[in-house]
Amino acid sequence: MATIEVTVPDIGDFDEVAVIELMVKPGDAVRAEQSLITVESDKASMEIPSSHAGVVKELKVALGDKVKKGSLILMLEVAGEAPAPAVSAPAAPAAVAPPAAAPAPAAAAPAVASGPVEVRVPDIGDFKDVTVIEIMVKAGDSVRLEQSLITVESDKASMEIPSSAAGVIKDLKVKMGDKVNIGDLLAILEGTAPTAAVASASAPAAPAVVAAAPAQAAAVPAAVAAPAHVPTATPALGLPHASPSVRKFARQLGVPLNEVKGSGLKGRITDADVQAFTRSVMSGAVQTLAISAQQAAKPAAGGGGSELGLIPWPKVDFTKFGPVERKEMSRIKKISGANLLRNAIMIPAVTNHDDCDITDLEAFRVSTNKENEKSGVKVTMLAFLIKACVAALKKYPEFNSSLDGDALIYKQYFHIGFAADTPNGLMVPVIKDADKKGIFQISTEMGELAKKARDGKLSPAEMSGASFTISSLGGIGGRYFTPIINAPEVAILGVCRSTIEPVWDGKAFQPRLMLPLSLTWDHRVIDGAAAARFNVYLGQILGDFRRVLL
Ligand code: CAO
Repeated sequence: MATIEVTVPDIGDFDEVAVIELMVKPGDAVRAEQSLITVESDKASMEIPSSHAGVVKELKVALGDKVKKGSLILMLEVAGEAPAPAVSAPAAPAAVAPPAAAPAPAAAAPAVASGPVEVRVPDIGDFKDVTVIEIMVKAGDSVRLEQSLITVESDKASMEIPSSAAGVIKDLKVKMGDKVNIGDLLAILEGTAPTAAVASASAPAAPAVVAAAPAQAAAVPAAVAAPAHVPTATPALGLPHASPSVRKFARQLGVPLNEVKGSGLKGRITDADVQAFTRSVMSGAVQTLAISAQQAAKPAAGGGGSELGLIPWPKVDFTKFGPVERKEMSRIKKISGANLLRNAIMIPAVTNHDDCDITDLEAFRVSTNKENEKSGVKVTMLAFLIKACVAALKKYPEFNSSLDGDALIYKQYFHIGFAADTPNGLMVPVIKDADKKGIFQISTEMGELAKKARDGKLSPAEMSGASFTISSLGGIGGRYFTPIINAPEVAILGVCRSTIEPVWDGKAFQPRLMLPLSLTWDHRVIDGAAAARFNVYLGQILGDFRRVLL
């Protein structure tokens, strides 16, 4: 056993960077290359790795300490007598990417652009395919020389990429989630920014930050000095304060960092904060809609999709306009809200509206209920709609399918979900194998499931497995609406209240009971013509159920 000193490697011209996170403690076993601390300048945060494997004996830095190349981080007990050489390349300046090596004429770019100027990703060392995690500007913005444009992140560092010129952004060439590399075009600037806006016109537009390390020495972050830069706002405007590893950890758990309260230095979010947040969500103590927003931004089963570069939700102090009361939404509302948001955003949905003549069906329903008054089972229009939908789904099977990458899964079962209004919010119980059940059985099950939904007693099994959903507002009113598809289903039928309408029979207007139908469908799977055919066929069946036999 020997004890060695682990020091800060060459982190470029960064001098006196603050320790913002301690990732190990005495007694911890660490691997070579394992991150020990996170340091942060005003432009970048980077994790400092261990040069050896061993057990931490003593920490020599505390939160808030300023460190630079050579500063002692900790004492490490390593196996063997003499300390082994660093596993990866020594923390030598050789690991530092040469400054201003970007293929773009960064250094040559004029301080104030006079014509269109391309701003490209500068030399960010050996980092490849780093992800754009924040876009700080938009087309039309005036930017100063060195002003941060975007933040990119690898698994070891996040860094802001500055503008190599001043000017007005004409065209932004990246979006959230894009992977970028050295030389990639970020933006095109037009040189119309007032010179006064250039705080540091003489400073060369070298890359402000490069966290670099050769592949083998990936744990040796290095930074190329920023030129005399204009002061920027807090690191990463609006970006929660957290190290790359914490960000990665949060992403893996689907935790929205902007909702996590940081307990670290200056409110920095630590691993423990993310864990505590996750525990509170799991226990139901905390609910988060941001999680749903994040989920919404993830690719749906059937298509691509990346994070949404949306502007922030407006924050309004409503008390300025009058008295208000704040009430937490129910758990069900939050959960269904998350699903609705994802489905509304991810599905290219179209709604077809149609009317169908249910005069005879309604007469049949009323007489059936009269005949069966004593049975206690009331047949509603929704039960007929479920049966009619099963017939239409059989005729047009793509409506009973789900997207799986580039393939469609055609379900050979007919489980029909129906939206139920409950005091706590919308729930969707499912009538399983509706094709094998009669109207009475469906009506009975629907009554039981709707009651369970209202009482908050539905089991997960009773709410899962639907292949198609019906949302009926017929008992309430309204004319048409645009229901949101319940993914991974590909269509949903909305039904409103039937009304007596004058219908032309070729000779005269006849009073007919017309039912408004609104069919929303996923255009990736279904074409407009197929949707129209589905609605027409559905209407024909509801007009005359004998057609099911044909
Ligand atoms: N046209 C005219 N009348 C209708 C009708 C229609 N399309 N659908 C139902 N009705 C009538 C029924 O016949 C019943 O009348 P009577 O009491 O005179 O017999 C009355 O409206 C109430 O029906 P109901 O709503 O109790 O029964 P249902 O089978 O139609 O619906 C259920 C059951 C659980 C779906 C319903 O109670 C419900 O929760 N609906 C709301 C669904 C919802 O919220 N959808 C929106 C989702 S998107 O946010």
